[in-house]
Amino acid sequence: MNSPRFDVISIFPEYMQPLSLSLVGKAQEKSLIEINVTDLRDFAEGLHKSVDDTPYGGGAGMVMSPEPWAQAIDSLSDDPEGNYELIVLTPAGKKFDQAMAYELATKEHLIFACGRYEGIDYRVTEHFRSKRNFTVREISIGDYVLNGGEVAALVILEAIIRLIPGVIGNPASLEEESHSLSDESAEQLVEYPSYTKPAMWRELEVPSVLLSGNHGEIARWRMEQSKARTKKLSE
Ligand code: JBK
Repeated sequence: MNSPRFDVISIFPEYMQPLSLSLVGKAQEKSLIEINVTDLRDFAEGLHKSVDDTPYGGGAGMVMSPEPWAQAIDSLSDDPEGNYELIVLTPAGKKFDQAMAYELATKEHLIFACGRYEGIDYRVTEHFRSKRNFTVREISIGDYVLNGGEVAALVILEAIIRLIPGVIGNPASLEEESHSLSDESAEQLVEYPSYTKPAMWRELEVPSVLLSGNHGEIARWRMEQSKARTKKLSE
């Protein structure tokens, strides 16, 4: 089996430099994954290498032209046997969550399209949706305004790549973890608070139960804390 491949297309390829750091960087060095960043500008034509134009129908800002995107994506998807998932980062997309991360972590080849300005001419999405070997997803990381999709792609890549076998040194099985996510009986709780040494710091003590050595009591306390924190978030 080939290692999963991740392509990112952007007019700011330098934005993706964090991918060479830490666990994600190590995963590439170990060939557990392959990441490739493509400069959209390499597929722009003409003296000015323009990648955008004014919007039909009027309005503020610029829209990214379809042809450089299609050329770039075509250049990354030339295997007739390949199956490709094109991920378009847009605030109009489906909200990214952990369940989506598990699903995307099973794919052989993801291509992230990071638009700038007022987004990418929508026909790019339509065009690749019509191809038999492409799945196109529009994904948002949240309801706030970013300058482009690059940071969103970084967020999603980190969430996916840490799930790939060998990247973290898989503790429990991913299968099990992803099932508990979709399990109705396992309500989604946030983490309990964590503490480390020293036991007294700036006049603040670590909760005494955590120093008790009573593992049953500790588990019960942590569950209570998780539930209280989760309830507080829904207020
Ligand atoms: C946002 O993925 N997003 O959430 C996103 C992508 C591109 C621009 C944006 O403003 N929110």
